[in-house]
Amino acid sequence: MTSRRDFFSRGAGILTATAGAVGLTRSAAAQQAPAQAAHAAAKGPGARRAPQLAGGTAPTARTVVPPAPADGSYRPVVTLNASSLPYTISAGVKEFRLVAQPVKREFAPGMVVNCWGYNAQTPGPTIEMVQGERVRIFVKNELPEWTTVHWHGMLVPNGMDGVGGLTQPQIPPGKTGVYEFAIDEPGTYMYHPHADEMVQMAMGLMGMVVVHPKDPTERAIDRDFAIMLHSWDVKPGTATPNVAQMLDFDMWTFNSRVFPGIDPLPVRLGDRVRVRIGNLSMTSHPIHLHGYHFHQTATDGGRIPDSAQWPMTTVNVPVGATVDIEFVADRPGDWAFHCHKSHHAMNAMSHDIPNMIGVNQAGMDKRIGGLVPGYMAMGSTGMAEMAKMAMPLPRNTLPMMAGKGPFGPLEMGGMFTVVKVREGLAPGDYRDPGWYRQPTGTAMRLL
Ligand SMILES: [Cu+2]
Repeated sequence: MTSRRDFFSRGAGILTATAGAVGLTRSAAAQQAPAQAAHAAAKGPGARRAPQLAGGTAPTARTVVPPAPADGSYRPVVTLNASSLPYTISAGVKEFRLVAQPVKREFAPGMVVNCWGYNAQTPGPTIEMVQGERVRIFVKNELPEWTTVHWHGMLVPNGMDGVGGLTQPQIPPGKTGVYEFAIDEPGTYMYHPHADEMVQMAMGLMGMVVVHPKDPTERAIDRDFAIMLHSWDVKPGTATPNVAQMLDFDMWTFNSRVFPGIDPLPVRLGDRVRVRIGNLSMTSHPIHLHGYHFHQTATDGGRIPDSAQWPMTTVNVPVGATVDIEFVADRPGDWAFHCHKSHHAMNAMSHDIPNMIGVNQAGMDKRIGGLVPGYMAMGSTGMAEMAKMAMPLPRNTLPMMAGKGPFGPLEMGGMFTVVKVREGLAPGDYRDPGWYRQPTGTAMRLL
């Protein structure tokens, strides 16, 4: 039997208001939240958004600028909407404590996801160490199943490589595993489980490792950012990632946040800037920066010699790799920084829907409205109108595109943020400087 929901999702295209939003994706509401869908339909267009599904409060996802080390041995990396892992020193060894555990992560205000992560975050805190120094990393397992940590790209002894069953027994729930090594090559690396990997990575267990050069003047940089790319399948109206998903993801994140929940990258005019990008999602991401020609200066295999670099505006970040890019911020402005796969700069409601462009939907509002009060046919002229209006959505679900700029709706979601280059920012000041004021006579004019 064809349900009313099925009828809408198959027949009516880009439905939006009330039940439309729920029937919008063929799989989402139909498979996962039938009760909600019916509920939303019954409540009509004025229905207020229901409370978040995930419940509880997620720890703040603020960007925490790590304190500089007392010995001035390196300039800390700023991990957007996350932090670096604190350490202690024990008999000359730098000790870190990671706790693998379930965490609630707010992707953006209005959506909290039931994830797994480290130390109450996904991605886990960035681990910063210095070339050649001995580190000891305690990994406490508070997950409901065993785990390990693999040090991706790092040249560790075989017994420290973290591959469950191959180089070590898995760490059972409640137990702690200890890794210890020294890394000789500075660079950008990652950490993630090599135990029930498909599930544990789909739930968000991953983080970045930065090994700073022993000589702080080597590769000196003014602003150094870290961003981990990830993909998720969190169907509209739900709160737990579908770990069985292989291709059809619907949420695309920088540090497990989506625009407009991702902090900007504030940069002082003239700063030398590095952005370290890691990718443990299931597809590659062509990351594009407006306003600059940058160089890719490193992979997780090490530094690229100057003679082998070339200017770029988009760098493809492959799966299971890191990419460092560098540029001198000599052009003030608000410069978009985003994945160039356009679906990756959108949120869940935009994927997998019938194409209604050019379809005459006149009369449909009235006829379907008889069944679903407040129904509104949309999409005949494109989807921009969706960014202009606030529509009721399934609970714990973000609009497909959101954000407001100085000139109106920004029409973005997912993997999108802004590099804000400003004169006179104090060193170490990472506060959002607001929107750029374009000099008179330098902006587009509407005729
Ligand atoms: Cu992408």
